[in-house]
Amino acid sequence: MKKVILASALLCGSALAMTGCQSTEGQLKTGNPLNQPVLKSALKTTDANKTEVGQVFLRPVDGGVQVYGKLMNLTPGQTVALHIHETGSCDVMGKAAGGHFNPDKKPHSNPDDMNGHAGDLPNLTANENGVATINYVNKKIAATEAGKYSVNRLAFIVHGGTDDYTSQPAGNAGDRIACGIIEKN
Ligand SMILES: [Cu+2]
Ligand SMILES: [Zn+2]
Repeated sequence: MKKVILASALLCGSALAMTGCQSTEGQLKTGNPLNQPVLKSALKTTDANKTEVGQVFLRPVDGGVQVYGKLMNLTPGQTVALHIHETGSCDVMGKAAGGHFNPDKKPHSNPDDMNGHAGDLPNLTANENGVATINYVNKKIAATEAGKYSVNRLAFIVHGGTDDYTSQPAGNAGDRIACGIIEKN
């Protein structure tokens, strides 16, 4: 629990605009299970250095799952794609993570398209310090331990390029530069 509060406080301190941040700490202290991040992922570069580049958390909210956190060490101004991939492995420069999480056999699309991959997420743009934040409610996944839409034990992949939200099967987003397995918080 202590770890959760620390991590949330860090995130909120660095990205004040994120919804839920103001009240997160208090709710965690009162133990409201709906507001706790139930899943998390530490992302590292896929090269041999395995440099940590950020953390992403997931928690159930009204209408979906809030995916929030930040990535560091990007090139300032760089726009990168982030997805949830179907296999919880970061081996072989991230290739072992397979394709986008797609439990309903839909085409790749923009993340708000309910007829697209469940694992699709918005592109992120790094600020002047090379930091990019994500705060997005995904309506097609579940922050549960198991089940058809659960993303537990799947993987986040950061690509070196931008998702065009159109090209099949993965938005032509480029190399897999960072990866993190999603696990219980
Ligand atoms: Cu991807
Ligand atoms: Zn996709």
